[in-house]
Amino acid sequence: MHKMKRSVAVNQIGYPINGQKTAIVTEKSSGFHIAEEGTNKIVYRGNASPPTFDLSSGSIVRKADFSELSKPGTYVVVDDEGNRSTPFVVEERPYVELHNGLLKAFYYLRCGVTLDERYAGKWGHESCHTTLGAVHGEEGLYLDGNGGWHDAGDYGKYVVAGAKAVADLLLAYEMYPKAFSKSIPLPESDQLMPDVLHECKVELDFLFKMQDKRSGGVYHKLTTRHFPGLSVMPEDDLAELVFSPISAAATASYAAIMAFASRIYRSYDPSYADKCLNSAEYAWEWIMEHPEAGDFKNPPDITTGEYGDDCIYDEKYWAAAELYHTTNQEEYHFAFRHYSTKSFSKCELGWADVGGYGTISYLRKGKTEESQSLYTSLQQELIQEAERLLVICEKDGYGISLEENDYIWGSNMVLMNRAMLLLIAREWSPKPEYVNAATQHLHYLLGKNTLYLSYVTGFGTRSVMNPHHRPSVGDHVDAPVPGMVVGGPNRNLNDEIMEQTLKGKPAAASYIDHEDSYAGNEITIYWNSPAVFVVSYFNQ
Ligand code: G3I
Ligand code: 9MR
Ligand code: ZN
Repeated sequence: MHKMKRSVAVNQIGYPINGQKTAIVTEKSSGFHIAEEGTNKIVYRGNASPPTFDLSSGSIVRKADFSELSKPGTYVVVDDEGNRSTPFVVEERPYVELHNGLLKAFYYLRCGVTLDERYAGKWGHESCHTTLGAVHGEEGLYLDGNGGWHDAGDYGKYVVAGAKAVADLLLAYEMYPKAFSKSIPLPESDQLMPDVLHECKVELDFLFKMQDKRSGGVYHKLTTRHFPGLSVMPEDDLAELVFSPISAAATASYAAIMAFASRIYRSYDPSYADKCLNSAEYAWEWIMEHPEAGDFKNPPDITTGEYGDDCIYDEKYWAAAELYHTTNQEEYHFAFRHYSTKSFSKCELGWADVGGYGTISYLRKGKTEESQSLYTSLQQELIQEAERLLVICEKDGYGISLEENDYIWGSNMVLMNRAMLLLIAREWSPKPEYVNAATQHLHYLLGKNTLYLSYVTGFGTRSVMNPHHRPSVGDHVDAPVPGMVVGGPNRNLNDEIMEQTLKGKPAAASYIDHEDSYAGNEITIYWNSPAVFVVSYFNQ
């Protein structure tokens, strides 16, 4: 079979009419044209930028900018050498399906319920993980931990991971509600509440069960003791479930996300909003009573994901911000100011480094007499970070803000988090450059990268086929469960198959589409969630 030479990298889904449209061509091509798919009619001709060496991908690249093309249609980029890109659309809103698919992935990750054919199509399965969980270290105590989302390619349920994922989705909804007007649909879909809030409620309802009713503290995770084999379907994963001990990180993230949820659900369901807030305040009491509580470590008999975190000031800062935002009480403002003096990043949006969420919540609450100076300095910090990212984007061959060192486990989360930050910074400093840069991050995710690959399963002409995701491995369906963002290139090659096959590759090429590659090709809820946020901006 003729193997097509891949020399033109594009966003395989498409480009918004008013957005920045670029492709990447190789060294030899000084020019390019855009042809209408099917008719081959040439609709645009342009010159490629001068060749530059791109450090992260270790290759020489040229940018082909066709932002001026504004006629809707389906096109290909053809470079001077005659190489063609995969087809893509130019449309007002090219990401409607993608947005829907990225959200639907959370439905596929639901635990404790049957995914029936009506909603899950060929990717359905029986209900799973419905037994009670043993509370670690408390002989004879078993609790219900049903529901929520599986974290990732494994079936664990981890509080800090869930909090980040829900935070991104709620923030996307809060900032860009119009993006969510279309129903996915879900079994719960109604004309009353948007689907994204139904989906987040699945996780929030589970999170309630992670709170120890006696103390307010929150169990770090609910998992089996060890990871099941890679082809084990959820319903066949029958080892005992265990609630790992309470941790400060889980408890503070919990307080934060519940206080945030309380605001969002208030207008739909006031009693649910009250429940969220009461539970957040109870978790906060635990935090206040346990200033000494440190980092979570896996107990010796448990080897599932640790989600350790050696700094929990940022989680407390986030919790204080959300509680202050929701209740307007001075006690929380005081705490927020206190934690803001600690040294941690005020802009990060990770599962371990959550300072950005606290900052964003505080800024979105708005300036008051008492908050003026802190408000201003946090606002500046956020804008400075966006400016720092812009400088990196300008140097990068693909126009994104990742430097070589940023291609780590979950680099696609780093990518989407930074696009998110740029879009959020725009709220206080409305520079078009921020949106353009965010756009480039999305183009990269969807195929405008050195591997010519869309990192979202089921989306794009050439997308990931073999994610490290147990149901995708264990079901008898060829295509992976769609709509999932994989971790992406990881120069640290933290798994065996990466180690064996990718030694010496440039950072951005340190990736293999293999089911064993958990350090590059796994999926998680918190890699999907920032992508939902970013695509929401373009889907309004
Ligand atoms: O950030 C540092 C960077 O500063 C440093 O230079 C570099 C060199 O080692 O490492 C970077 O840290 C990496 C970190 O991820 C970044 O978030 C660590 O090496 C890497 O080991 C760590 O990986 C985490 C992985 O668990 C192993 O602990 C991933 O972030 C995290 O997403 C992943 O989470 C797993 C869960 O445990 C289980 N469920 C699936 C999930 C996804 O793979
Ligand atoms: O499948 C596991 C994945 O979800 C985790 O992210 C990863 C790192 O903790 O571990 C995977 O499990 C592997 C285990 O760590 C080592 N033996 C092979 C397992 C994959 O089948
Ligand atoms: Zn399950």
